[in-house]
Amino acid sequence: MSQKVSLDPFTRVEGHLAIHLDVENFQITGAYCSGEMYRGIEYILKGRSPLDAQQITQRICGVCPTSQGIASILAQEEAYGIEPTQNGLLIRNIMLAGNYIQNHLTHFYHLSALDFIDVQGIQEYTGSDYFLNDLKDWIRSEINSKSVFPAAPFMPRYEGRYMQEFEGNITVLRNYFQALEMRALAHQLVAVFAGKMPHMATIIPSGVTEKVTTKKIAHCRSKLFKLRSFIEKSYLEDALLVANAFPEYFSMGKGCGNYMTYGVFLNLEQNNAPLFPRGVMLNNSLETLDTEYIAEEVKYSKYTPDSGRHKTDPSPHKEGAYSWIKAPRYKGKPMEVGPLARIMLAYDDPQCSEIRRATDSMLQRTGRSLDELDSCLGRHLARIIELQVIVRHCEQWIDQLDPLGETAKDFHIPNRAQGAGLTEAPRGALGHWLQIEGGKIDGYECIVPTTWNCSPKDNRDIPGPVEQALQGTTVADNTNPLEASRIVRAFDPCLACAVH
Ligand code: NFE
Repeated sequence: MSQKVSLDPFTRVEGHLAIHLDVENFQITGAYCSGEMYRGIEYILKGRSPLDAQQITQRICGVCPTSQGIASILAQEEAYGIEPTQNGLLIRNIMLAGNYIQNHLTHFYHLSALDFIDVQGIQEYTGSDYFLNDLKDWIRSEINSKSVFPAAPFMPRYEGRYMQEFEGNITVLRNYFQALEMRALAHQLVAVFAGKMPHMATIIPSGVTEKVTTKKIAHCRSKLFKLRSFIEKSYLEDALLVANAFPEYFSMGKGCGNYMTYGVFLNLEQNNAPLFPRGVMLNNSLETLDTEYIAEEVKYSKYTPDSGRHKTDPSPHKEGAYSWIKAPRYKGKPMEVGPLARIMLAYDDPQCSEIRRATDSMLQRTGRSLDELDSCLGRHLARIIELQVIVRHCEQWIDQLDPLGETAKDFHIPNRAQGAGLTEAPRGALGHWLQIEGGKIDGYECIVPTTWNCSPKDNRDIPGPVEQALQGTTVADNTNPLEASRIVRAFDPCLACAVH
Protein backbone atom coordinates (compact mmCIF):
# COMPACT_ATOMS: atom_id res chain seq x y z
CA MET A 1 0.00 0.00 0.00
CA SER A 2 1.21 3.48 -0.86
CA GLN A 3 2.42 5.62 2.02
CA LYS A 4 2.76 9.43 2.12
CA VAL A 5 6.21 10.72 3.08
CA SER A 6 6.87 14.45 3.38
CA LEU A 7 10.07 16.46 3.57
CA ASP A 8 8.52 19.62 4.91
CA PRO A 9 10.12 22.03 5.50
CA PHE A 10 12.88 20.99 3.14
CA THR A 11 15.89 22.47 4.91
CA ARG A 12 19.31 23.67 3.72
CA VAL A 13 17.85 25.26 0.57
CA GLU A 14 16.93 28.89 0.01
CA GLY A 15 13.23 29.63 0.68
CA HIS A 16 10.18 27.53 1.49
CA LEU A 17 10.16 24.17 -0.25
CA ALA A 18 8.16 21.06 0.60
CA ILE A 19 8.54 17.69 -1.10
CA HIS A 20 5.69 15.19 -0.79
CA LEU A 21 6.21 11.60 -1.87
CA ASP A 22 4.08 8.51 -2.49
CA VAL A 23 6.16 5.51 -1.46
CA GLU A 24 5.18 1.92 -2.19
CA ASN A 25 7.38 -1.04 -1.24
CA PHE A 26 10.24 1.36 -0.54
CA GLN A 27 10.00 2.90 -4.01
CA ILE A 28 8.91 6.47 -4.82
CA THR A 29 5.87 6.21 -7.10
CA GLY A 30 4.83 9.86 -7.02
CA ALA A 31 6.59 13.15 -6.19
CA TYR A 32 5.09 16.60 -5.60
CA CYS A 33 7.34 19.64 -5.48
CA SER A 34 5.67 22.47 -3.64
CA GLY A 35 6.69 26.15 -3.41
CA GLU A 36 5.04 27.41 -0.24
CA MET A 37 5.09 31.19 -0.42
CA TYR A 38 3.94 33.93 -2.75
CA ARG A 39 5.73 37.27 -3.15
CA GLY A 40 4.67 39.43 -6.14
CA ILE A 41 7.85 41.33 -7.03
CA GLU A 42 6.66 41.83 -10.64
CA TYR A 43 3.63 43.77 -9.32
CA ILE A 44 5.87 46.08 -7.29
CA LEU A 45 7.69 47.09 -10.47
CA LYS A 46 4.60 48.27 -12.36
CA GLY A 47 4.43 52.06 -12.85
CA ARG A 48 8.00 52.66 -11.65
CA SER A 49 10.99 54.04 -13.55
CA PRO A 50 12.69 51.25 -15.51
CA LEU A 51 15.91 52.21 -13.69
CA ASP A 52 14.40 50.86 -10.46
CA ALA A 53 14.21 47.40 -12.00
CA GLN A 54 17.85 46.39 -11.55
CA GLN A 55 17.66 47.26 -7.85
CA ILE A 56 14.22 45.79 -7.08
CA THR A 57 14.76 42.54 -8.99
CA GLN A 58 18.02 41.95 -7.09
CA ARG A 59 15.81 41.71 -4.00
CA ILE A 60 14.17 38.60 -5.44
CA CYS A 61 17.06 36.75 -3.85
CA GLY A 62 20.21 37.15 -1.76
CA VAL A 63 21.91 34.22 -3.46
CA CYS A 64 21.77 35.13 -7.16
CA PRO A 65 21.13 38.93 -7.06
CA THR A 66 24.02 39.44 -9.48
CA SER A 67 22.24 37.48 -12.18
CA GLN A 68 18.86 39.09 -11.46
CA GLY A 69 20.37 42.58 -11.69
CA ILE A 70 22.25 41.76 -14.89
CA ALA A 71 19.18 40.18 -16.54
CA SER A 72 17.32 43.41 -15.80
CA ILE A 73 20.15 45.50 -17.28
CA LEU A 74 20.20 43.33 -20.43
CA ALA A 75 16.43 43.83 -20.87
CA GLN A 76 16.86 47.59 -20.48
CA GLU A 77 19.78 47.76 -22.92
CA GLU A 78 17.67 46.04 -25.56
CA ALA A 79 14.78 48.41 -24.83
CA TYR A 80 17.01 51.51 -24.97
CA GLY A 81 18.94 50.28 -28.03
CA ILE A 82 22.38 50.58 -26.40
CA GLU A 83 25.45 48.35 -26.08
CA PRO A 84 27.56 47.96 -22.92
CA THR A 85 31.01 49.49 -22.74
CA GLN A 86 33.95 47.06 -22.99
CA ASN A 87 34.88 47.64 -19.37
CA GLY A 88 31.22 47.29 -18.37
CA LEU A 89 31.00 43.95 -20.10
CA LEU A 90 34.19 42.64 -18.48
CA ILE A 91 33.07 43.85 -15.06
CA ARG A 92 29.76 42.02 -15.49
CA ASN A 93 31.68 38.82 -16.24
CA ILE A 94 33.87 39.31 -13.15
CA MET A 95 30.87 40.02 -10.90
CA LEU A 96 29.00 36.99 -12.26
CA ALA A 97 32.10 34.81 -11.79
CA GLY A 98 32.42 35.92 -8.15
CA ASN A 99 28.76 35.10 -7.58
CA TYR A 100 29.05 31.65 -9.22
CA ILE A 101 32.05 30.87 -6.98
CA GLN A 102 30.20 32.02 -3.86
CA ASN A 103 27.11 30.05 -4.85
CA HIS A 104 28.78 26.77 -5.78
CA LEU A 105 30.97 26.70 -2.64
CA THR A 106 27.94 27.44 -0.46
CA HIS A 107 25.94 24.77 -2.22
CA PHE A 108 28.55 22.03 -1.90
CA TYR A 109 29.89 22.67 1.59
CA HIS A 110 27.13 24.38 3.54
CA LEU A 111 23.98 23.01 1.92
CA SER A 112 24.91 19.56 0.56
CA ALA A 113 28.02 18.16 2.25
CA LEU A 114 26.08 17.40 5.44
CA ASP A 115 24.06 14.91 3.37
CA PHE A 116 27.23 12.86 2.89
CA ILE A 117 29.84 13.44 5.59
CA ASP A 118 29.45 11.88 9.01
CA VAL A 119 29.56 14.61 11.64
CA GLN A 120 28.06 12.46 14.37
CA GLY A 121 30.49 9.61 13.73
CA ILE A 122 33.60 11.71 14.25
CA GLN A 123 32.98 11.43 17.99
CA GLU A 124 34.25 7.87 17.69
CA TYR A 125 37.56 8.99 16.22
CA THR A 126 40.68 9.34 18.33
CA GLY A 127 43.71 11.44 17.57
CA SER A 128 45.60 14.51 18.67
CA ASP A 129 44.32 16.82 15.98
CA TYR A 130 43.29 20.21 17.46
CA PHE A 131 40.54 20.76 14.91
CA LEU A 132 39.05 17.33 15.55
CA ASN A 133 39.26 17.70 19.33
CA ASP A 134 37.63 21.15 19.26
CA LEU A 135 34.84 19.90 17.04
CA LYS A 136 34.19 16.85 19.22
CA ASP A 137 34.13 19.01 22.35
CA TRP A 138 31.68 21.39 20.73
CA ILE A 139 29.33 18.64 19.52
CA ARG A 140 29.44 16.93 22.94
CA SER A 141 28.63 20.16 24.77
CA GLU A 142 25.83 20.95 22.30
CA ILE A 143 24.26 17.51 22.72
CA ASN A 144 24.38 17.90 26.51
CA SER A 145 22.92 21.40 26.34
CA LYS A 146 19.21 22.24 26.54
CA SER A 147 19.24 23.79 23.08
CA VAL A 148 16.19 22.98 20.89
CA PHE A 149 18.43 22.04 17.94
CA PRO A 150 21.76 20.97 19.47
CA ALA A 151 24.70 21.00 17.04
CA ALA A 152 22.72 22.70 14.29
CA PRO A 153 23.23 22.76 11.34
CA PHE A 154 24.97 19.37 11.66
CA MET A 155 22.08 17.79 13.53
CA PRO A 156 19.28 16.69 13.44
CA ARG A 157 19.67 14.73 10.24
CA TYR A 158 18.17 11.78 8.40
CA GLU A 159 19.95 8.57 9.40
CA GLY A 160 21.46 6.33 6.75
CA ARG A 161 24.87 5.51 5.33
CA TYR A 162 27.27 8.45 5.60
CA MET A 163 30.93 8.62 4.56
CA GLN A 164 32.89 6.01 6.42
CA GLU A 165 36.51 7.06 5.91
CA PHE A 166 37.93 9.01 8.82
CA GLU A 167 40.27 11.15 6.68
CA GLY A 168 37.50 11.96 4.21
CA ASN A 169 35.11 13.17 6.89
CA ILE A 170 37.72 15.30 8.59
CA THR A 171 39.02 16.83 5.36
CA VAL A 172 35.58 17.87 4.12
CA LEU A 173 34.59 19.18 7.56
CA ARG A 174 37.77 21.21 7.83
CA ASN A 175 37.07 22.69 4.41
CA TYR A 176 33.45 23.35 5.43
CA PHE A 177 34.82 26.05 7.76
CA GLN A 178 37.45 27.23 5.29
CA ALA A 179 34.69 27.59 2.66
CA LEU A 180 32.90 30.12 4.92
CA GLU A 181 35.92 32.39 4.52
CA MET A 182 36.03 31.71 0.79
CA ARG A 183 32.36 32.73 0.49
CA ALA A 184 33.17 36.07 2.08
CA LEU A 185 36.13 36.48 -0.25
CA ALA A 186 33.95 35.73 -3.30
CA HIS A 187 31.44 38.36 -2.16
CA GLN A 188 34.34 40.82 -1.77
CA LEU A 189 35.48 40.04 -5.32
CA VAL A 190 32.03 41.06 -6.62
CA ALA A 191 31.95 44.10 -4.34
CA VAL A 192 35.16 45.57 -5.81
CA PHE A 193 33.03 46.94 -8.65
CA ALA A 194 29.54 46.39 -7.19
CA GLY A 195 30.15 48.69 -4.22
CA LYS A 196 28.59 46.21 -1.81
CA MET A 197 27.07 42.75 -1.67
CA PRO A 198 24.74 40.85 -1.73
CA HIS A 199 22.94 43.58 -3.70
CA MET A 200 25.06 45.51 -6.19
CA ALA A 201 24.74 49.27 -5.92
CA THR A 202 26.62 50.33 -9.06
CA ILE A 203 25.11 48.55 -12.05
CA ILE A 204 23.36 50.64 -14.69
CA PRO A 205 22.51 50.09 -18.35
CA SER A 206 25.82 50.21 -20.34
CA GLY A 207 28.03 49.25 -17.38
CA VAL A 208 28.76 50.37 -13.84
CA THR A 209 29.17 53.71 -12.09
CA GLU A 210 32.55 52.64 -10.67
CA LYS A 211 35.79 53.51 -12.49
CA VAL A 212 38.53 51.00 -13.28
CA THR A 213 41.72 51.67 -11.32
CA THR A 214 44.96 49.70 -11.01
CA LYS A 215 44.22 49.28 -7.30
CA LYS A 216 40.86 47.64 -8.03
CA ILE A 217 42.48 45.37 -10.61
CA ALA A 218 45.05 44.31 -7.99
CA HIS A 219 42.25 43.66 -5.46
CA CYS A 220 40.39 41.44 -7.92
CA ARG A 221 43.56 39.52 -8.82
CA SER A 222 44.53 38.76 -5.23
CA LYS A 223 41.04 37.60 -4.23
CA LEU A 224 40.65 35.44 -7.30
CA PHE A 225 44.08 33.89 -6.74
CA LYS A 226 43.03 32.55 -3.31
CA LEU A 227 39.64 31.43 -4.57
CA ARG A 228 41.12 29.59 -7.55
CA SER A 229 43.56 27.75 -5.35
CA PHE A 230 40.75 26.61 -2.99
CA ILE A 231 38.56 25.51 -5.92
CA GLU A 232 41.31 23.55 -7.69
CA LYS A 233 42.66 21.91 -4.56
CA SER A 234 39.98 21.55 -1.88
CA TYR A 235 36.62 21.77 -3.71
CA LEU A 236 37.68 19.48 -6.55
CA GLU A 237 39.28 16.88 -4.27
CA ASP A 238 36.42 16.93 -1.74
CA ALA A 239 33.83 16.41 -4.45
CA LEU A 240 35.86 13.48 -5.79
CA LEU A 241 35.96 12.01 -2.27
CA VAL A 242 32.17 12.13 -2.10
CA ALA A 243 31.82 10.82 -5.67
CA ASN A 244 34.03 7.82 -4.88
CA ALA A 245 32.31 7.10 -1.57
CA PHE A 246 28.77 7.09 -3.01
CA PRO A 247 29.02 5.56 -6.53
CA GLU A 248 25.35 4.50 -6.45
CA TYR A 249 24.34 8.18 -6.76
CA PHE A 250 25.56 8.20 -10.37
CA SER A 251 22.55 6.04 -11.19
CA MET A 252 20.06 7.90 -8.97
CA GLY A 253 18.26 11.14 -9.72
CA LYS A 254 18.05 10.89 -13.51
CA GLY A 255 16.16 13.95 -14.72
CA CYS A 256 13.83 14.70 -17.64
CA GLY A 257 16.73 14.57 -20.15
CA ASN A 258 15.80 17.90 -21.82
CA TYR A 259 18.20 20.82 -21.25
CA MET A 260 17.99 24.55 -21.91
CA THR A 261 20.56 27.36 -21.57
CA TYR A 262 20.49 31.08 -22.40
CA GLY A 263 24.29 31.54 -22.68
CA VAL A 264 26.56 33.45 -20.31
CA PHE A 265 29.97 35.13 -19.88
CA LEU A 266 30.35 37.07 -23.12
CA ASN A 267 33.84 36.70 -24.57
CA LEU A 268 35.42 39.86 -25.97
CA GLU A 269 37.92 37.93 -28.09
CA GLN A 270 35.20 35.87 -29.71
CA ASN A 271 32.91 38.62 -30.91
CA ASN A 272 31.02 38.58 -27.61
CA ALA A 273 30.00 34.92 -28.08
CA PRO A 274 29.10 33.39 -24.70
CA LEU A 275 31.66 31.12 -23.03
CA PHE A 276 28.74 28.79 -22.16
CA PRO A 277 26.52 28.66 -25.26
CA ARG A 278 22.81 29.27 -25.67
CA GLY A 279 20.67 26.36 -26.84
CA VAL A 280 18.12 23.65 -26.29
CA MET A 281 18.51 19.88 -26.15
CA LEU A 282 15.11 18.37 -26.67
CA ASN A 283 14.55 14.62 -27.05
CA ASN A 284 18.34 14.19 -27.47
CA SER A 285 18.70 16.64 -30.36
CA LEU A 286 20.14 20.14 -30.32
CA GLU A 287 17.97 23.10 -31.29
CA THR A 288 18.34 26.85 -31.51
CA LEU A 289 16.55 28.58 -28.64
CA ASP A 290 13.38 30.50 -29.55
CA THR A 291 11.81 32.05 -26.45
CA GLU A 292 8.44 32.23 -28.22
CA TYR A 293 8.10 28.53 -27.39
CA ILE A 294 8.19 29.24 -23.63
CA ALA A 295 4.84 28.96 -21.87
CA GLU A 296 3.90 28.89 -18.18
CA GLU A 297 1.15 26.44 -17.24
CA VAL A 298 -0.89 26.62 -14.05
CA LYS A 299 -3.18 23.58 -13.76
CA TYR A 300 -1.50 22.58 -10.45
CA SER A 301 -0.27 26.07 -9.46
CA LYS A 302 -2.13 28.40 -7.11
CA TYR A 303 -3.13 30.91 -9.80
CA THR A 304 -6.40 31.53 -11.65
CA PRO A 305 -6.87 29.30 -14.74
CA ASP A 306 -6.32 32.28 -17.09
CA SER A 307 -2.92 33.02 -15.50
CA GLY A 308 0.18 31.97 -17.43
CA ARG A 309 3.34 33.41 -18.85
CA HIS A 310 2.03 36.98 -19.01
CA LYS A 311 -0.45 36.90 -16.17
CA THR A 312 -0.01 36.07 -12.48
CA ASP A 313 -3.29 36.15 -10.59
CA PRO A 314 -3.05 34.35 -7.21
CA SER A 315 -5.73 31.85 -6.25
CA PRO A 316 -4.56 30.43 -2.89
CA HIS A 317 -7.43 27.98 -2.42
CA LYS A 318 -7.56 26.60 -5.96
CA GLU A 319 -8.82 23.01 -6.04
CA GLY A 320 -6.06 20.49 -6.86
CA ALA A 321 -3.24 23.06 -6.91
CA TYR A 322 -0.25 22.12 -4.77
CA SER A 323 2.38 24.77 -5.46
CA TRP A 324 2.93 28.51 -5.81
CA ILE A 325 5.48 27.68 -8.52
CA LYS A 326 4.20 27.86 -12.08
CA ALA A 327 5.10 25.13 -14.61
CA PRO A 328 7.26 26.66 -17.39
CA ARG A 329 7.51 24.49 -20.49
CA TYR A 330 9.43 24.74 -23.79
CA LYS A 331 7.43 23.39 -26.73
CA GLY A 332 5.24 21.83 -24.04
CA LYS A 333 8.15 19.93 -22.43
CA PRO A 334 9.78 20.23 -18.99
CA MET A 335 13.40 21.41 -19.27
CA GLU A 336 16.26 20.99 -16.80
CA VAL A 337 18.32 24.15 -16.43
CA GLY A 338 21.54 24.75 -14.48
CA PRO A 339 25.17 23.61 -14.43
CA LEU A 340 24.41 20.15 -15.87
CA ALA A 341 22.45 21.75 -18.76
CA ARG A 342 25.35 24.14 -19.42
CA ILE A 343 27.83 21.24 -19.62
CA MET A 344 25.53 19.13 -21.81
CA LEU A 345 24.95 22.01 -24.27
CA ALA A 346 28.66 22.91 -24.40
CA TYR A 347 30.05 19.38 -24.69
CA ASP A 348 29.43 18.87 -28.42
CA ASP A 349 29.87 22.52 -29.40
CA PRO A 350 33.11 22.95 -31.42
CA GLN A 351 33.56 26.43 -29.88
CA CYS A 352 33.63 24.94 -26.36
CA SER A 353 36.63 22.59 -26.49
CA GLU A 354 37.90 23.86 -23.13
CA ILE A 355 34.64 22.88 -21.39
CA ARG A 356 34.77 19.50 -23.12
CA ARG A 357 38.34 18.94 -21.90
CA ALA A 358 37.40 19.85 -18.32
CA THR A 359 34.41 17.49 -18.53
CA ASP A 360 36.49 14.63 -19.98
CA SER A 361 39.07 15.07 -17.25
CA MET A 362 36.37 14.78 -14.58
CA LEU A 363 34.82 11.73 -16.29
CA GLN A 364 38.24 10.09 -16.43
CA ARG A 365 38.98 10.77 -12.75
CA THR A 366 35.63 9.32 -11.67
CA GLY A 367 35.51 6.52 -14.26
CA ARG A 368 32.10 7.70 -15.45
CA SER A 369 30.43 8.30 -18.84
CA LEU A 370 28.82 11.53 -20.01
CA ASP A 371 25.36 9.95 -19.67
CA GLU A 372 26.03 9.26 -15.99
CA LEU A 373 26.31 12.99 -15.32
CA ASP A 374 22.51 13.00 -15.58
CA SER A 375 22.32 11.97 -11.93
CA CYS A 376 22.47 13.26 -8.37
CA LEU A 377 26.29 13.23 -8.20
CA GLY A 378 26.63 14.32 -11.83
CA ARG A 379 24.93 17.61 -10.93
CA HIS A 380 27.49 18.21 -8.19
CA LEU A 381 30.38 17.46 -10.56
CA ALA A 382 28.93 19.76 -13.26
CA ARG A 383 29.36 22.70 -10.85
CA ILE A 384 33.03 21.98 -10.33
CA ILE A 385 33.69 21.43 -14.03
CA GLU A 386 32.24 24.83 -14.90
CA LEU A 387 33.87 26.64 -11.98
CA GLN A 388 37.33 25.46 -13.07
CA VAL A 389 36.72 26.97 -16.52
CA ILE A 390 35.19 30.18 -15.13
CA VAL A 391 38.07 31.00 -12.76
CA ARG A 392 40.61 30.59 -15.56
CA HIS A 393 38.68 33.02 -17.76
CA CYS A 394 38.06 35.41 -14.89
CA GLU A 395 41.81 35.99 -14.66
CA GLN A 396 41.81 37.06 -18.30
CA TRP A 397 38.78 39.33 -17.84
CA ILE A 398 40.56 41.09 -14.98
CA ASP A 399 43.71 41.48 -17.12
CA GLN A 400 41.66 42.99 -19.96
CA LEU A 401 40.22 45.82 -17.84
CA ASP A 402 41.34 49.23 -19.10
CA PRO A 403 41.86 51.98 -16.48
CA LEU A 404 41.72 54.58 -19.27
CA GLY A 405 38.45 53.25 -20.73
CA GLU A 406 34.92 54.32 -19.80
CA THR A 407 32.74 52.03 -17.66
CA ALA A 408 29.36 53.55 -18.65
CA LYS A 409 27.89 55.92 -21.21
CA ASP A 410 24.81 58.10 -21.72
CA PHE A 411 21.48 56.55 -22.60
CA HIS A 412 17.90 57.67 -23.06
CA ILE A 413 14.78 55.95 -21.71
CA PRO A 414 12.24 55.80 -24.57
CA ASN A 415 8.55 56.52 -24.10
CA ARG A 416 7.54 53.13 -25.41
CA ALA A 417 9.84 50.10 -25.81
CA GLN A 418 10.40 46.51 -24.84
CA GLY A 419 13.37 44.30 -24.16
CA ALA A 420 14.40 40.81 -23.10
CA GLY A 421 17.32 40.05 -20.79
CA LEU A 422 18.52 36.46 -21.03
CA THR A 423 21.42 35.19 -18.94
CA GLU A 424 22.46 32.21 -16.83
CA ALA A 425 22.24 32.40 -13.04
CA PRO A 426 24.24 29.80 -11.05
CA ARG A 427 21.07 27.64 -11.05
CA GLY A 428 20.33 28.05 -14.75
CA ALA A 429 18.45 29.95 -17.43
CA LEU A 430 17.16 33.30 -16.20
CA GLY A 431 14.96 35.60 -18.30
CA HIS A 432 13.55 39.07 -17.64
CA TRP A 433 11.05 40.66 -20.05
CA LEU A 434 10.31 44.41 -19.81
CA GLN A 435 7.62 46.62 -21.38
CA ILE A 436 7.81 50.40 -21.12
CA GLU A 437 4.84 52.75 -21.69
CA GLY A 438 5.01 56.50 -21.06
CA GLY A 439 8.62 56.06 -19.87
CA LYS A 440 7.46 53.79 -17.00
CA ILE A 441 7.37 50.02 -16.49
CA ASP A 442 4.09 48.74 -17.88
CA GLY A 443 4.88 45.05 -17.62
CA TYR A 444 7.70 43.01 -16.10
CA GLU A 445 8.09 39.29 -16.18
CA CYS A 446 10.79 37.02 -14.73
CA ILE A 447 11.10 33.29 -15.45
CA VAL A 448 13.84 31.93 -13.24
CA PRO A 449 15.84 28.69 -12.98
CA THR A 450 14.16 27.06 -9.99
CA THR A 451 10.73 27.69 -11.54
CA TRP A 452 11.86 25.39 -14.37
CA ASN A 453 13.50 22.74 -12.17
CA CYS A 454 11.02 22.64 -9.28
CA SER A 455 7.86 23.10 -11.34
CA PRO A 456 4.78 21.08 -10.42
CA LYS A 457 2.95 18.94 -12.99
CA ASP A 458 1.85 20.78 -16.14
CA ASN A 459 -1.50 20.94 -17.97
CA ARG A 460 -0.88 17.45 -19.42
CA ASP A 461 0.00 16.07 -15.93
CA ILE A 462 3.70 15.73 -16.87
CA PRO A 463 5.84 16.15 -13.70
CA GLY A 464 8.60 18.77 -13.46
CA PRO A 465 12.35 17.91 -13.62
CA VAL A 466 12.89 17.45 -9.85
CA GLU A 467 9.67 15.41 -9.59
CA GLN A 468 10.90 13.18 -12.44
CA ALA A 469 14.33 12.79 -10.82
CA LEU A 470 12.67 11.43 -7.65
CA GLN A 471 10.34 9.05 -9.45
CA GLY A 472 11.37 5.39 -9.09
CA THR A 473 14.00 6.03 -6.39
CA THR A 474 14.39 3.29 -3.81
CA VAL A 475 14.19 4.56 -0.23
CA ALA A 476 15.83 2.35 2.40
CA ASP A 477 13.73 3.72 5.26
CA ASN A 478 10.49 5.67 4.80
CA THR A 479 11.07 7.56 8.04
CA ASN A 480 14.56 8.66 6.90
CA PRO A 481 14.14 9.65 3.23
CA LEU A 482 17.83 10.51 2.87
CA GLU A 483 17.95 9.43 -0.79
CA ALA A 484 15.22 11.92 -1.75
CA SER A 485 16.90 14.68 0.19
CA ARG A 486 20.22 14.10 -1.62
CA ILE A 487 18.55 14.05 -5.05
CA VAL A 488 16.55 17.25 -4.52
CA ARG A 489 19.45 19.17 -2.99
CA ALA A 490 21.70 18.34 -5.96
CA PHE A 491 19.50 20.72 -8.02
CA ASP A 492 20.30 23.55 -5.55
CA PRO A 493 16.67 24.80 -5.38
CA CYS A 494 15.96 28.43 -4.52
CA LEU A 495 12.33 29.04 -3.68
CA ALA A 496 12.76 32.76 -3.12
CA CYS A 497 13.57 32.92 -6.83
CA ALA A 498 11.09 30.29 -8.00
CA VAL A 499 8.05 32.17 -6.64
CA HIS A 500 9.33 35.70 -6.95
NI1 NFE B 1 17.58 32.59 -5.53
FE1 NFE B 1 18.51 32.09 -8.62
C1 NFE B 1 19.98 31.32 -9.19
C2 NFE B 1 17.92 32.79 -10.15
S1 NFE B 1 17.32 30.32 -8.77
S2 NFE B 1 19.10 31.73 -6.51
O1 NFE B 1 20.90 30.82 -9.38
O2 NFE B 1 17.53 33.30 -11.04
O3 NFE B 1 15.84 30.22 -9.42
